[in-house]
Amino acid sequence: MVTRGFTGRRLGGEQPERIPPGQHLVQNFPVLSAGPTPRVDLENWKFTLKVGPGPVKVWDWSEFSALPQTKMTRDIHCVTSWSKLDTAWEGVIIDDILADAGIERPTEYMLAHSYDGYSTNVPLADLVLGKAMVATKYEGQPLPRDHGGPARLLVPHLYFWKSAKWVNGLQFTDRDEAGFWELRGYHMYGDPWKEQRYTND
Ligand SMILES: Nc1nc2c(c(=O)[nH]1)N[C@H]1C(S)=C(S)[C@@H](COP(=O)(O)O)O[C@H]1N2
Ligand SMILES: [Mo]
Repeated sequence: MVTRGFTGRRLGGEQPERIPPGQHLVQNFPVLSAGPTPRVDLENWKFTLKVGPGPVKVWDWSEFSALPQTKMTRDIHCVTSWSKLDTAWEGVIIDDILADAGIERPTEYMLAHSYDGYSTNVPLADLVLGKAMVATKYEGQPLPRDHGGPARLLVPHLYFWKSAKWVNGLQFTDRDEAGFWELRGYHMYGDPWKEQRYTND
């Protein structure tokens, strides 16, 4: 008799130690958007880095594509309870965006902004040191529009609402300012391993 536990693979390939509490594994890639999917042509796409209200640098698509490209394969966890393992992304890590703009850490907090008016707050510490990227490819292909193409934020270690789709900018803020879902009862930080789903979790 073969003892399944010793092979390192479990029935169905599930790896319970990779699934945060209250989450279940999915094989598909659900689409969750608060509103309609915006259409952003690459010719008009822009990404703006701001410190407070002031723009520091703006990249168009070709300038952004010329930044160093990094691959990242990570597990993702949506607050609606699905988790997906080993999602494969490519894009520009936040460190490389800040380096290209020549700024380091003017404040400790950031807000991501999107073409659909969405926003979400993430501490700078959770965006740098290779933890997060602006992803432009998924599984080797241009990021599909319903998943946030042309470009989305990817902050895989926080609940997936922090990974702003159709991202068009990052803004340093003096304080930790609530974004779209954080203003509507969701947690300011959103650690899936601590089940920080709602404001007071
Ligand atoms: N701009 C924008 N980004 C967004 C959202 C949104 O409505 N607008 N929804 C968030 C939520 S709640 C989740 S779970 C993920 C879903 O990403 P997906 O549709 O690629 O699965 O996107 C996040 N990013
Ligand atoms: Mo979500």
